[in-house]
Amino acid sequence: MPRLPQAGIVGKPNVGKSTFFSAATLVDVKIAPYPFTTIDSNRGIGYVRVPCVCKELGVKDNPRNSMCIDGNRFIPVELIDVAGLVPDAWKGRGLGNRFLDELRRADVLIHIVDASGSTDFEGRPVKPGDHDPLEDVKFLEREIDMWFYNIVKRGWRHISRVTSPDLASHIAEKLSGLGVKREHVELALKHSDLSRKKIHTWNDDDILTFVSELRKLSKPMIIAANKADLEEAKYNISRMQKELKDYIVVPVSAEAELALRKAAKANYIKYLPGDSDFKMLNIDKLTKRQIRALEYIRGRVLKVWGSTGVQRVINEAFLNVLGMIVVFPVEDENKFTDHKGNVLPDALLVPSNTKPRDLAYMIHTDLGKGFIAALDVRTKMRIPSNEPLQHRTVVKIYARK
Ligand SMILES: Nc1nc2c(ncn2[C@@H]2O[C@H](COP(=O)(O)OP(=O)(O)OP(=O)(O)O)[C@@H](O)[C@H]2O)c(=O)[nH]1
Ligand SMILES: [Mg+2]
Repeated sequence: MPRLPQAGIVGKPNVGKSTFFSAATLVDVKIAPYPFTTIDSNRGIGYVRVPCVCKELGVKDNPRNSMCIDGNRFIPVELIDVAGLVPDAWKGRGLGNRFLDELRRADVLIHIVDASGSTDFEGRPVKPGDHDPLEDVKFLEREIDMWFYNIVKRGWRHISRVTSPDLASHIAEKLSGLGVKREHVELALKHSDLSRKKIHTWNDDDILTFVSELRKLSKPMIIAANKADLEEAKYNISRMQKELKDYIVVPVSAEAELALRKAAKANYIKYLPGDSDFKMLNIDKLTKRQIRALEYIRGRVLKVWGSTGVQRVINEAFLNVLGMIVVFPVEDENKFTDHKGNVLPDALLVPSNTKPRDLAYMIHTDLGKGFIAALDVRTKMRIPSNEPLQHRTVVKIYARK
């Protein structure tokens, strides 16, 4: 099975990174209203939510790699919560940016921004509305660019010596530890207009332009406009959505999501991540204060924004920014089971350009080697081998033993 796709949760200190992480993973971590609460990174499992195919197929499933709750499939992804970044972290300020190395393998970055503008550049509390969150986006881009720059610069002696016609492969190989792929390098060279300039003649500005393009391609980012429950956030969120044209900006209240998930876990409410509302269950067990807090969340977050935004961010990060799809491989095309009789056992999150044979290889090398054909289980039609799979396909792979 392929490794879980990863998202890194990044941003300046005190914006709600750990709150977001905890709300998404239910891992208990330290959350506090001052900067640098998190020092060592936290890793946990979050989930992409998609409508399961079980209802449509009229079966009761027993998932193995994922969960199915009320017809919703929750597919695991890895989330990494890191320490806050301050301006010039790349020069060693704050906690420096050594911990960014934890994000080397991240496929996508979730940038948590304090949309209420109640924290300054260093994450110190200020009057809500006093800081412009748009500035935080520019600053973070630069810090990550500098992180890339430093890594590239360290390997530059080797990289700049490459004379082979296949420059992109060589650079990609040198940067593979950063999750950089050959196609990223090719596109970055093209976008930065450096394809024709001999690499040993690149100056520092050229390298910076190149790494910035590379960063956008290999660590694409989504913006979680957090603290959307605060009044001051509204104006900033509409500005961000209008001005940050390169990004998806999702209004989020990580604090609301954490409260709802804890209440659901304690059986006080019925609520699934991503839902637009909740139902109170054991109302007599709740204190007046708890009921007021839940009503506050309903009024200030769910009714205003449609959800707490946490699930939406995760879904958008993987399904939209990375453009991944979910497929349901089965071995028995009539019962929709694996060879042990588990119904719809796996929901796999795979790149959207995955073709039937690629999927076979992802499941098992032998299945890939022996690949003959793939069947769309719903229509019982053969899936053309040169066409990418579609989102939510139930697929059976035929292979030579
Ligand atoms: N109003 C509001 N406050 C929030 C929200 N999310 C987090 N907070 C508060 O923001 C403060 C910082 O939260 P953390 O999750 O510790 O922030 P962090 O970004 O991990 O901070 P560092 O680890 O120090 O970088 C805490 O007081 C949280 O309760 C939110 O959605 N709304
Ligand atoms: Mg933290």
